[in-house]
Amino acid sequence: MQKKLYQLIEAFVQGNRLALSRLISYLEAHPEEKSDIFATIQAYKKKSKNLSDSGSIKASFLENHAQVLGITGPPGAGKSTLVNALIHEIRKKGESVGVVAVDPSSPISGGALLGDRIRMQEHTQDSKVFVRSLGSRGHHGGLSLHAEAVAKLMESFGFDWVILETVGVGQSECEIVSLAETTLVVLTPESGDTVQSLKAGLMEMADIFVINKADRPEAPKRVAQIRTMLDLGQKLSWSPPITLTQAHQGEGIAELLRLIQKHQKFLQQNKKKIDSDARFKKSREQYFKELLKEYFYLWFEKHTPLRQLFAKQLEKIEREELSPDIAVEEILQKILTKNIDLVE
Ligand SMILES: Nc1nc2c(ncn2[C@@H]2O[C@H](COP(=O)(O)OP(=O)(O)OP(=O)(O)O)[C@@H](O)[C@H]2O)c(=O)[nH]1
Ligand SMILES: [Mg+2]
Repeated sequence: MQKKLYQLIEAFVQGNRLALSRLISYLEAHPEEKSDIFATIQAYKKKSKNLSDSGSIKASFLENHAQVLGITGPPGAGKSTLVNALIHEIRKKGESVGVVAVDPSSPISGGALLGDRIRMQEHTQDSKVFVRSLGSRGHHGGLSLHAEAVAKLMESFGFDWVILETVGVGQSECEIVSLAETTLVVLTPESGDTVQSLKAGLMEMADIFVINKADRPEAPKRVAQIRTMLDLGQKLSWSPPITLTQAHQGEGIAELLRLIQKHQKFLQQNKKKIDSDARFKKSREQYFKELLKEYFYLWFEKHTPLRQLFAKQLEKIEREELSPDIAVEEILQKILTKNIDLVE
Protein backbone atom coordinates (compact mmCIF):
# COMPACT_ATOMS: atom_id res chain seq x y z
CA MET A 1 0.00 0.00 0.00
CA GLN A 2 1.29 3.45 -0.86
CA LYS A 3 2.63 5.70 1.86
CA LYS A 4 0.11 8.39 0.94
CA LEU A 5 -2.79 6.04 1.54
CA TYR A 6 -1.32 5.01 4.90
CA GLN A 7 -1.12 8.64 5.91
CA LEU A 8 -4.70 9.18 4.79
CA ILE A 9 -5.88 6.26 6.88
CA GLU A 10 -3.91 7.50 9.86
CA ALA A 11 -5.55 10.91 9.60
CA PHE A 12 -8.95 9.21 9.17
CA VAL A 13 -8.51 7.20 12.35
CA GLN A 14 -7.57 10.38 14.17
CA GLY A 15 -10.90 11.89 13.18
CA ASN A 16 -9.86 14.14 10.31
CA ARG A 17 -12.94 14.91 8.17
CA LEU A 18 -10.95 15.82 5.10
CA ALA A 19 -9.30 12.42 5.33
CA LEU A 20 -12.73 10.79 5.48
CA SER A 21 -13.77 12.67 2.37
CA ARG A 22 -10.58 11.75 0.53
CA LEU A 23 -10.77 8.16 1.60
CA ILE A 24 -14.29 7.91 0.16
CA SER A 25 -13.02 9.30 -3.15
CA TYR A 26 -10.13 6.87 -3.06
CA LEU A 27 -12.49 3.95 -2.46
CA GLU A 28 -14.67 5.02 -5.35
CA ALA A 29 -11.69 5.13 -7.68
CA HIS A 30 -10.11 1.92 -6.41
CA PRO A 31 -12.89 -0.39 -5.28
CA GLU A 32 -10.59 -3.38 -5.59
CA GLU A 33 -8.61 -2.08 -2.61
CA LYS A 34 -11.63 -2.04 -0.31
CA SER A 35 -10.67 -4.96 1.88
CA ASP A 36 -7.06 -3.80 2.14
CA ILE A 37 -8.21 -0.37 3.27
CA PHE A 38 -10.57 -1.74 5.91
CA ALA A 39 -7.92 -4.13 7.19
CA THR A 40 -5.46 -1.24 7.48
CA ILE A 41 -8.03 0.86 9.34
CA GLN A 42 -8.55 -1.98 11.79
CA ALA A 43 -4.81 -2.32 12.31
CA TYR A 44 -4.43 1.41 12.93
CA LYS A 45 -7.29 1.38 15.34
CA LYS A 46 -5.66 -1.38 17.34
CA LYS A 47 -2.45 0.56 17.40
CA SER A 48 -4.30 3.68 18.51
CA LYS A 49 -5.98 1.92 21.39
CA ASN A 50 -3.19 2.94 23.72
CA LEU A 51 -3.51 6.50 22.51
CA SER A 52 -7.19 6.40 23.31
CA ASP A 53 -6.39 5.46 26.89
CA SER A 54 -4.48 8.68 27.12
CA GLY A 55 -7.54 10.45 25.83
CA SER A 56 -6.37 11.60 22.43
CA ILE A 57 -8.80 9.48 20.45
CA LYS A 58 -12.47 9.04 21.18
CA ALA A 59 -13.29 5.49 22.17
CA SER A 60 -16.14 5.53 19.66
CA PHE A 61 -13.65 5.64 16.81
CA LEU A 62 -12.33 2.29 17.84
CA GLU A 63 -15.32 0.04 17.89
CA ASN A 64 -18.15 2.15 16.73
CA HIS A 65 -21.63 0.92 16.13
CA ALA A 66 -23.75 3.43 14.29
CA GLN A 67 -27.53 3.28 14.00
CA VAL A 68 -27.96 2.72 10.30
CA LEU A 69 -31.07 4.21 8.79
CA GLY A 70 -32.25 3.63 5.23
CA ILE A 71 -34.61 6.07 3.57
CA THR A 72 -36.25 5.21 0.29
CA GLY A 73 -39.28 6.22 -1.74
CA PRO A 74 -40.33 7.65 -5.08
CA PRO A 75 -38.62 10.70 -6.62
CA GLY A 76 -39.54 13.99 -5.02
CA ALA A 77 -41.30 12.46 -2.00
CA GLY A 78 -39.25 14.71 0.24
CA LYS A 79 -36.57 12.25 1.31
CA SER A 80 -33.71 14.77 1.38
CA THR A 81 -35.86 17.33 3.17
CA LEU A 82 -36.73 14.64 5.68
CA VAL A 83 -33.06 13.72 6.14
CA ASN A 84 -32.32 17.38 6.76
CA ALA A 85 -35.05 17.57 9.39
CA LEU A 86 -33.85 14.33 11.00
CA ILE A 87 -30.31 15.71 11.18
CA HIS A 88 -31.75 18.63 13.16
CA GLU A 89 -33.52 16.35 15.56
CA ILE A 90 -30.50 14.08 16.01
CA ARG A 91 -28.21 17.05 16.61
CA LYS A 92 -30.58 18.31 19.32
CA LYS A 93 -29.63 15.16 21.21
CA GLY A 94 -25.97 15.96 20.69
CA GLU A 95 -25.38 12.94 18.43
CA SER A 96 -23.41 12.93 15.19
CA VAL A 97 -24.59 11.82 11.76
CA GLY A 98 -23.12 10.82 8.42
CA VAL A 99 -25.35 10.83 5.34
CA VAL A 100 -24.91 8.91 2.08
CA ALA A 101 -27.29 10.26 -0.56
CA VAL A 102 -27.53 8.31 -3.79
CA ASP A 103 -28.71 10.21 -6.83
CA PRO A 104 -29.73 7.89 -9.64
CA SER A 105 -30.14 10.70 -12.13
CA SER A 106 -26.48 11.44 -11.88
CA PRO A 107 -23.83 9.10 -13.19
CA ILE A 108 -21.15 11.29 -11.67
CA SER A 109 -19.81 10.50 -8.31
CA GLY A 110 -18.09 12.38 -5.57
CA GLY A 111 -18.83 15.62 -3.82
CA ALA A 112 -22.29 16.78 -2.93
CA LEU A 113 -24.87 16.97 -5.68
CA LEU A 114 -26.68 20.23 -6.05
CA GLY A 115 -30.12 19.32 -4.70
CA ASP A 116 -28.85 17.64 -1.59
CA ARG A 117 -26.30 20.35 -1.03
CA ILE A 118 -29.04 22.94 -0.98
CA ARG A 119 -31.33 20.87 1.23
CA MET A 120 -28.65 19.97 3.74
CA GLN A 121 -26.37 22.99 3.48
CA GLU A 122 -27.39 24.47 6.79
CA HIS A 123 -25.39 21.67 8.40
CA THR A 124 -22.19 22.19 6.44
CA GLN A 125 -20.57 24.18 9.25
CA ASP A 126 -21.41 21.48 11.76
CA SER A 127 -18.45 19.19 12.42
CA LYS A 128 -20.79 16.47 13.67
CA VAL A 129 -22.57 16.21 10.33
CA PHE A 130 -21.08 14.80 7.15
CA VAL A 131 -23.04 14.55 3.90
CA ARG A 132 -21.80 12.72 0.86
CA SER A 133 -23.62 12.21 -2.43
CA LEU A 134 -22.84 9.32 -4.72
CA GLY A 135 -23.88 8.71 -8.30
CA SER A 136 -25.85 5.54 -8.66
CA ARG A 137 -24.79 2.63 -10.80
CA GLY A 138 -27.24 4.05 -13.23
CA HIS A 139 -29.05 1.43 -15.20
CA HIS A 140 -31.64 0.51 -12.63
CA GLY A 141 -31.23 3.20 -10.04
CA GLY A 142 -30.59 1.73 -6.67
CA LEU A 143 -27.65 2.03 -4.44
CA SER A 144 -24.27 3.01 -5.64
CA LEU A 145 -21.83 0.19 -5.95
CA HIS A 146 -19.89 1.90 -3.21
CA ALA A 147 -22.72 2.75 -0.83
CA GLU A 148 -21.97 -0.09 1.54
CA ALA A 149 -18.28 0.73 1.77
CA VAL A 150 -18.96 4.43 2.25
CA ALA A 151 -21.52 3.70 4.97
CA LYS A 152 -18.99 1.42 6.67
CA LEU A 153 -16.35 4.12 6.49
CA MET A 154 -18.74 6.58 8.12
CA GLU A 155 -19.58 4.10 10.85
CA SER A 156 -15.93 3.42 11.39
CA PHE A 157 -15.23 7.15 11.55
CA GLY A 158 -17.39 7.27 14.65
CA PHE A 159 -20.74 8.71 13.65
CA ASP A 160 -23.61 7.82 15.95
CA TRP A 161 -25.95 7.62 12.98
CA VAL A 162 -25.48 6.72 9.34
CA ILE A 163 -28.33 7.63 7.01
CA LEU A 164 -28.62 6.21 3.51
CA GLU A 165 -30.98 7.98 1.13
CA THR A 166 -31.91 6.36 -2.15
CA VAL A 167 -34.64 6.91 -4.68
CA GLY A 168 -36.49 3.79 -5.49
CA VAL A 169 -39.49 1.78 -6.14
CA GLY A 170 -38.21 -1.59 -7.21
CA GLN A 171 -35.21 -3.71 -6.54
CA SER A 172 -33.10 -0.93 -5.07
CA GLU A 173 -35.08 -1.21 -1.85
CA CYS A 174 -33.89 -4.72 -1.39
CA GLU A 175 -30.40 -3.40 -1.32
CA ILE A 176 -31.17 -0.68 1.20
CA VAL A 177 -32.88 -3.21 3.47
CA SER A 178 -29.75 -5.29 3.45
CA LEU A 179 -27.61 -2.36 4.57
CA ALA A 180 -29.91 -0.54 6.97
CA GLU A 181 -31.18 -1.64 10.36
CA THR A 182 -34.29 0.49 10.10
CA THR A 183 -35.80 1.25 6.72
CA LEU A 184 -38.20 4.13 6.19
CA VAL A 185 -40.41 4.10 3.12
CA VAL A 186 -41.36 7.68 2.38
CA LEU A 187 -44.54 8.23 0.38
CA THR A 188 -46.69 11.23 -0.33
CA PRO A 189 -50.46 11.57 -0.12
CA GLU A 190 -50.49 11.24 -3.91
CA SER A 191 -48.56 7.95 -3.95
CA GLY A 192 -51.73 5.82 -4.19
CA ASP A 193 -50.71 4.07 -7.38
CA THR A 194 -47.24 3.36 -6.03
CA VAL A 195 -48.73 1.67 -2.98
CA GLN A 196 -51.11 -0.29 -5.18
CA SER A 197 -48.40 -1.57 -7.48
CA LEU A 198 -45.93 -2.41 -4.77
CA LYS A 199 -48.12 -4.07 -2.19
CA ALA A 200 -46.00 -7.09 -1.37
CA GLY A 201 -42.63 -5.48 -1.87
CA LEU A 202 -43.44 -2.49 0.29
CA MET A 203 -44.79 -4.66 3.03
CA GLU A 204 -41.61 -6.60 3.28
CA MET A 205 -39.29 -3.72 3.21
CA ALA A 206 -40.68 -0.97 5.41
CA ASP A 207 -40.01 -0.85 9.12
CA ILE A 208 -41.76 2.50 9.23
CA PHE A 209 -44.04 4.14 6.69
CA VAL A 210 -43.70 7.90 6.45
CA ILE A 211 -46.41 9.86 4.69
CA ASN A 212 -44.64 13.11 4.01
CA LYS A 213 -46.32 16.27 2.67
CA ALA A 214 -49.07 15.61 5.20
CA ASP A 215 -50.20 19.20 4.60
CA ARG A 216 -51.95 17.85 1.51
CA PRO A 217 -55.60 16.74 1.70
CA GLU A 218 -55.16 13.13 0.56
CA ALA A 219 -52.96 12.23 3.56
CA PRO A 220 -55.63 10.40 5.64
CA LYS A 221 -56.65 8.40 2.59
CA ARG A 222 -53.10 7.19 2.07
CA VAL A 223 -52.75 6.21 5.71
CA ALA A 224 -55.97 4.19 5.47
CA GLN A 225 -54.81 2.50 2.28
CA ILE A 226 -51.52 1.37 3.83
CA ARG A 227 -53.22 0.29 7.03
CA THR A 228 -55.63 -1.92 5.07
CA MET A 229 -52.75 -3.37 3.13
CA LEU A 230 -50.90 -4.18 6.37
CA ASP A 231 -54.00 -5.70 7.95
CA LEU A 232 -54.47 -8.01 4.98
CA GLY A 233 -50.84 -9.07 4.93
CA GLN A 234 -48.89 -11.54 6.96
CA LYS A 235 -48.61 -10.68 10.64
CA LEU A 236 -45.11 -9.73 11.66
CA SER A 237 -43.68 -9.45 15.13
CA TRP A 238 -42.91 -5.82 14.33
CA SER A 239 -45.94 -4.08 12.84
CA PRO A 240 -44.67 -1.17 10.79
CA PRO A 241 -46.17 2.05 12.10
CA ILE A 242 -47.44 4.72 9.71
CA THR A 243 -46.52 8.26 10.62
CA LEU A 244 -47.23 11.67 9.12
CA THR A 245 -44.63 14.36 8.51
CA GLN A 246 -44.25 17.76 6.95
CA ALA A 247 -40.54 17.64 6.45
CA HIS A 248 -40.16 21.19 5.12
CA GLN A 249 -41.69 22.49 8.37
CA GLY A 250 -40.04 20.01 10.71
CA GLU A 251 -43.50 18.70 11.65
CA GLY A 252 -43.72 15.12 12.92
CA ILE A 253 -39.97 14.64 12.99
CA ALA A 254 -39.61 14.19 16.75
CA GLU A 255 -42.30 11.50 16.63
CA LEU A 256 -40.56 9.85 13.68
CA LEU A 257 -37.27 9.73 15.56
CA ARG A 258 -39.08 8.23 18.54
CA LEU A 259 -40.44 5.46 16.29
CA ILE A 260 -37.01 4.84 14.79
CA GLN A 261 -35.56 4.42 18.25
CA LYS A 262 -38.42 2.17 19.24
CA HIS A 263 -37.60 -0.03 16.25
CA GLN A 264 -33.90 -0.04 17.13
CA LYS A 265 -34.78 -1.14 20.63
CA PHE A 266 -37.03 -3.86 19.24
CA LEU A 267 -34.13 -5.12 17.11
CA GLN A 268 -31.82 -5.25 20.11
CA GLN A 269 -34.34 -7.12 22.21
CA ASN A 270 -35.36 -9.59 19.51
CA LYS A 271 -32.08 -10.22 17.81
CA LYS A 272 -32.65 -13.91 17.17
CA LYS A 273 -36.31 -14.35 16.54
CA ILE A 274 -37.51 -11.52 14.40
CA ASP A 275 -39.44 -12.17 11.22
CA SER A 276 -37.33 -9.65 9.45
CA ASP A 277 -34.37 -11.99 9.75
CA ALA A 278 -35.67 -13.89 6.74
CA ARG A 279 -36.21 -10.63 4.96
CA PHE A 280 -32.70 -9.53 5.82
CA LYS A 281 -31.20 -12.73 4.52
CA LYS A 282 -33.16 -12.52 1.31
CA SER A 283 -32.16 -8.93 0.68
CA ARG A 284 -28.57 -9.71 1.55
CA GLU A 285 -28.58 -12.51 -1.00
CA GLN A 286 -30.11 -10.24 -3.62
CA TYR A 287 -27.57 -7.53 -2.93
CA PHE A 288 -24.73 -10.05 -3.16
CA LYS A 289 -26.00 -11.25 -6.52
CA GLU A 290 -26.37 -7.71 -7.79
CA LEU A 291 -22.83 -6.86 -6.76
CA LEU A 292 -21.49 -10.02 -8.30
CA LYS A 293 -23.10 -9.09 -11.61
CA GLU A 294 -21.84 -5.53 -11.40
CA TYR A 295 -18.31 -6.51 -10.47
CA PHE A 296 -18.21 -9.20 -13.12
CA TYR A 297 -19.31 -6.71 -15.72
CA LEU A 298 -16.72 -4.15 -14.53
CA TRP A 299 -14.04 -6.83 -14.75
CA PHE A 300 -15.27 -7.75 -18.22
CA GLU A 301 -15.18 -4.17 -19.45
CA LYS A 302 -11.69 -3.67 -18.15
CA HIS A 303 -10.23 -6.10 -20.70
CA THR A 304 -9.88 -4.82 -24.24
CA PRO A 305 -10.02 -8.31 -25.85
CA LEU A 306 -13.32 -8.96 -24.08
CA ARG A 307 -14.71 -5.60 -25.10
CA GLN A 308 -13.74 -6.37 -28.70
CA LEU A 309 -15.34 -9.76 -28.50
CA PHE A 310 -18.48 -8.17 -27.10
CA ALA A 311 -18.57 -5.69 -30.01
CA LYS A 312 -18.17 -8.52 -32.53
CA GLN A 313 -20.96 -10.54 -30.98
CA LEU A 314 -23.17 -7.47 -30.86
CA GLU A 315 -22.68 -6.89 -34.58
CA LYS A 316 -23.73 -10.46 -35.28
CA ILE A 317 -26.77 -10.04 -33.06
CA GLU A 318 -27.73 -6.88 -34.91
CA ARG A 319 -27.36 -8.65 -38.25
CA GLU A 320 -29.55 -11.37 -36.78
CA GLU A 321 -26.86 -13.98 -37.32
CA LEU A 322 -26.70 -14.79 -33.63
CA SER A 323 -29.13 -14.83 -30.74
CA PRO A 324 -28.13 -13.00 -27.53
CA ASP A 325 -28.14 -16.13 -25.37
CA ILE A 326 -25.86 -18.03 -27.73
CA ALA A 327 -23.63 -14.94 -27.92
CA VAL A 328 -23.25 -14.97 -24.13
CA GLU A 329 -22.61 -18.74 -24.15
CA GLU A 330 -19.83 -18.31 -26.67
CA ILE A 331 -18.16 -15.54 -24.67
CA LEU A 332 -18.34 -17.60 -21.47
CA GLN A 333 -16.93 -20.63 -23.24
CA LYS A 334 -13.98 -18.61 -24.47
CA ILE A 335 -13.29 -17.30 -20.96
CA LEU A 336 -13.72 -20.66 -19.26
CA THR A 337 -11.56 -22.56 -21.73
CA LYS A 338 -9.00 -19.75 -21.59
CA ASN A 339 -9.46 -19.47 -25.31
CA ILE A 340 -8.97 -15.73 -25.18
CA ASP A 341 -5.89 -13.81 -24.24
CA LEU A 342 -6.80 -11.41 -21.44
CA VAL A 343 -3.33 -9.96 -21.12
CA GLU A 344 -3.11 -6.73 -23.03
N1 LIG B 1 -45.81 20.64 0.66
C1 LIG B 1 -44.73 20.01 1.10
N2 LIG B 1 -43.61 20.01 0.36
C2 LIG B 1 -42.54 19.34 0.82
C3 LIG B 1 -42.55 18.65 2.07
N3 LIG B 1 -41.34 18.06 2.25
C4 LIG B 1 -40.60 18.36 1.17
N4 LIG B 1 -41.29 19.14 0.30
C5 LIG B 1 -40.84 19.68 -0.99
O1 LIG B 1 -40.80 18.62 -1.94
C6 LIG B 1 -39.76 18.86 -2.90
C7 LIG B 1 -38.90 17.64 -3.06
O2 LIG B 1 -38.17 17.43 -1.88
P1 LIG B 1 -36.84 16.57 -1.80
O3 LIG B 1 -36.47 16.54 -0.36
O4 LIG B 1 -35.84 17.04 -2.76
O5 LIG B 1 -37.38 15.17 -2.28
P2 LIG B 1 -36.52 13.85 -2.55
O6 LIG B 1 -37.43 12.72 -2.26
O7 LIG B 1 -35.23 13.89 -1.83
O8 LIG B 1 -36.26 13.97 -4.09
P3 LIG B 1 -35.25 13.10 -4.99
O9 LIG B 1 -34.01 12.88 -4.19
O10 LIG B 1 -35.04 13.95 -6.19
O11 LIG B 1 -35.99 11.85 -5.30
C8 LIG B 1 -39.02 20.09 -2.41
O12 LIG B 1 -39.45 21.19 -3.14
C9 LIG B 1 -39.42 20.20 -0.95
O13 LIG B 1 -39.39 21.52 -0.47
C10 LIG B 1 -43.78 18.67 2.83
O14 LIG B 1 -43.89 18.10 3.91
N5 LIG B 1 -44.81 19.37 2.30
MG1 LIG C 1 -33.21 13.61 -2.51
